[in-house]
Amino acid sequence: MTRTPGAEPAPGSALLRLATIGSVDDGKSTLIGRLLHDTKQLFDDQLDALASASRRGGVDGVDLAFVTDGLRAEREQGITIDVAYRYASTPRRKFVIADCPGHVQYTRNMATGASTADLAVVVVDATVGLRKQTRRHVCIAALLGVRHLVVAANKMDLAGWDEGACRAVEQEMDSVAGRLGMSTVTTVPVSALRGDNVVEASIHMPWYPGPTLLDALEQAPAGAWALEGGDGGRLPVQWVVRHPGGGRSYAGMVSGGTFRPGDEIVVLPGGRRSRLTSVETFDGPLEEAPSSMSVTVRLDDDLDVSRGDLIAAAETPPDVRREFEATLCWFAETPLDTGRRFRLKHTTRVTPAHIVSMDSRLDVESLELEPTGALGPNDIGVVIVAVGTPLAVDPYRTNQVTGSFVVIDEQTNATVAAGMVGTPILAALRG
Ligand SMILES: Nc1nc2c(ncn2[C@@H]2O[C@H](COP(=O)(O)OP(=O)(O)OP(=O)(O)O)[C@@H](O)[C@H]2O)c(=O)[nH]1
Ligand SMILES: [Mg+2]
Repeated sequence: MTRTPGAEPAPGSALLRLATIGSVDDGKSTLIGRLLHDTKQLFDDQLDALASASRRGGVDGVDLAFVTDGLRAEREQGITIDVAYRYASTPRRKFVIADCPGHVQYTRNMATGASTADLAVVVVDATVGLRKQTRRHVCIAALLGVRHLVVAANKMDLAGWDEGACRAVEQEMDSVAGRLGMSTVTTVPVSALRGDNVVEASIHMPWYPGPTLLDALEQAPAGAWALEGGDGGRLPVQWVVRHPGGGRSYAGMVSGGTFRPGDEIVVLPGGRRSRLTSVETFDGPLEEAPSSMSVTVRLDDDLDVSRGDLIAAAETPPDVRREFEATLCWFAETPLDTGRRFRLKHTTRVTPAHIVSMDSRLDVESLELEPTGALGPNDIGVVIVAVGTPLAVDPYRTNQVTGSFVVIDEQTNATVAAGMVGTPILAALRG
């Protein structure tokens, strides 16, 4: 989930990670299939396989949704279930594309796909407009830190290529995105099925000056997370490495700030302080390790450090908490029950947990936070979480790694919620 923090690269120059979001059947997979097809990313054998799968599915011609819908159940039901990742490159840019499911039952998978995205492509059936699920997806993307949207007003062929239909989508989306503090929104009228304005400019919509979807994606800013990783060094310990000659080192991925030999650190939640004597990778010692790099460090003192502990910069440590406020996206099929015990996974640590109270719930239609004592399937809400082992947490706004967690059902082992420490976005809505 970690991306390199720091200055935003010049628009158009960097790798762009994008996720398709929006309601079921609005055309996300067809749009990505069209994009890959028209940018010539598909090999002849893939095209042949697509054609025969489409024939088997009773489709006249090629069903472009099959480019990403690879599972048999997906093709049979005509819906996306799991996130499909595809790579594409044009002379101007490289893309990693996460094609997410729109069906409400698979909202959790959508959140997984969107969690690593710089930008979301919101696909909206222009003959219908924004549905509740479209709004829910945009809210979840905003919570996860996606700041840039490209809106595809799709099925313009069915909308009679009507400018008004596109403008209506644009206006609705502008108001939602504005409320959620998302920074860039471009709306492109497209027909994913026919290919209009995806890669090739449409001849059917002379009222639209451009850009095409591909142009918009090539020009979009990358690295949405200015604060991602934060300034303070964070290293969740993944493994303790015991050396034959004695001594130990600690391996993990730098998840914020940078680490250098000589840095003063604190091991949390215990709170013992020490100094780094070395920072290395497989290739040897380093002067400095930036965020996202997997490293092994040694300490000056022989402290008791184990998997799940967090090595943090001593001057800017995170809070160590047994209870904290968090925003939850509740994905289970049954409502959240405060009496229930869960397991909570935060960085490399798993701890027993329960929800102390539910304070408010986001109405995704009105974007109002309403007081509540209940969270139902696919609700987004603000809760107080209590954990068995104290956790070193940062607000999600400042660190995506140490500020996020997942909630696991003890009995079924299913992930029932994605959590963000604090109230990203929602704080703005409260005001
Ligand atoms: N007429 C028309 N039909 C389209 C267009 N785009 C998609 N469709 C059709 O809409 C249906 C759903 O398309 P998908 O691409 O599977 O939709 P999706 O958003 O990926 O659906 P999920 O992944 O299940 O949420 C298919 O029958 C497509 O052929 C379009 O531009 N025009
Ligand atoms: Mg799909």
